[in-house]
Amino acid sequence: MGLFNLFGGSKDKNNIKNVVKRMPMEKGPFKITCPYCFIRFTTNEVLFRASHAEEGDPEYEMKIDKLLNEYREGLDMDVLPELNAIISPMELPRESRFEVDGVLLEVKDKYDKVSKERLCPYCHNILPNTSGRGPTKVISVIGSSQAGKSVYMTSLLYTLERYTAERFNASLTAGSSKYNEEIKQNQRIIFEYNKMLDPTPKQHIDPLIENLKFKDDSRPAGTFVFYDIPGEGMSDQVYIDKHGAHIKNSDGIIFLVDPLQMRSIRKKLTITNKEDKGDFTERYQEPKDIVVNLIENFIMKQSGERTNIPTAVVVTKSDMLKNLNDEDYISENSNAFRNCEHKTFFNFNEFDNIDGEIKRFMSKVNSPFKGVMDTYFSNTAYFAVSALGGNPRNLSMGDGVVTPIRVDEPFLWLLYQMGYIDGGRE
Ligand SMILES: Nc1nc2c(ncn2[C@@H]2O[C@H](COP(=O)(O)OP(=O)(O)OP(=O)(O)O)[C@@H](O)[C@H]2O)c(=O)[nH]1
Ligand SMILES: [Mg+2]
Ligand SMILES: [Zn+2]
Repeated sequence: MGLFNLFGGSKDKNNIKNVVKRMPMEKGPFKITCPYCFIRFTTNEVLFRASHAEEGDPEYEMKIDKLLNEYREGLDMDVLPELNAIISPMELPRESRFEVDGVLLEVKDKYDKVSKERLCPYCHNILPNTSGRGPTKVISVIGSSQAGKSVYMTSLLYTLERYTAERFNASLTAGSSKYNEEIKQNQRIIFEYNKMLDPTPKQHIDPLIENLKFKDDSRPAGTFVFYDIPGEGMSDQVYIDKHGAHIKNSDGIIFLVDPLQMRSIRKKLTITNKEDKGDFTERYQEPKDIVVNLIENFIMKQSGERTNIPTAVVVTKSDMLKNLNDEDYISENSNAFRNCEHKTFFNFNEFDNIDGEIKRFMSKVNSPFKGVMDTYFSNTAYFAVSALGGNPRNLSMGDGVVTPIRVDEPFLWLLYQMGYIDGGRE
């Protein structure tokens, strides 16, 4: 049973060991959401890319994939040369189609060869290997340039794969070997060499795909599609229109806010951090401007001109806030500076503390931003993370240990919102 709501509205919360509330989960068979064009379709509508080419056979010779190239051209990507043919599984006899749990995964063609590469019927991009075996959830990571999006994504996936998944009796693995390489490369840069990533280029960025699987087989696995786009594009209406289609199709948003880019505290931080310089981006990009762009791009088109996509507002680089030394803004003993491990369920006690504290912080340092968030987003929660645990300058000089703080918490909140994990109190 997916739905637990045992002690939901109880008055005497403190006496209860564990309030568990998990939203009912969609039941299979699951429709596939294409992570590229976002069209939804059933699992037996997929197409296959033939695993071989046969010269002289018009059906199986290499061809230009017009649909795929149209998709790519629309996003200013290079067009591809001839590719292996496309197989429509429904034209093959029944015994040549292989299904697992009602999901079509492989076909055997007239040459008796097996093809496993499933394609979206609408754009011909390759589907993640778990599509259809559980729900697909699109997570957009947004924020100004240099807010820490790419470093956060790298640190988040590193932490989830190595530590958090285990605490929730689950495992997280890369959706395909290509993405796996990309993620690994970034993880090596940060966690082994203690170097930083280059700014994400202002072009079309492919998503990172991750599979979440619980040890308990009765829980559906999830395919998570993470989009990390360049901050430079976030304030460019043309870029957002073209490359930001995932944002309005998101199941969850992680909105990263860089404290160093907030005018009210920037000066203070610059002075206190003068010694170790670290990262002080010269470019201001107010988080509020990003919201204004999102409003024009899609929120206006939603009912009531508000979006109910769960949105985690996350203050990044929390390690830098320690140097504020200003109790008015954030206490020295703030929860933000202490790591927190949610285990088996999303801990509401911890959540209430950090959410309350960061809400107050945001109201003080950037009330216009907090104001637009309250107006246009109906389901938000506030967090603070340090993807690195310290200033990169110090990291590479010091003992080089990256110690992420609270990085998984915003994602766990999203998992809770989507019904993947339980929430409770201690
Ligand atoms: N002190 C501190 N600095 C951080 C942290 N995370 C990121 N930074 C700094 O922020 C810089 C930018 O991080 P990125 O993740 O590349 O920023 P981004 O948001 O992806 O930037 P664009 O791709 O240009 O949009 C890094 O080079 C680091 O110097 C952190 O946890 N603590
Ligand atoms: Mg980036
Ligand atoms: Zn598609």
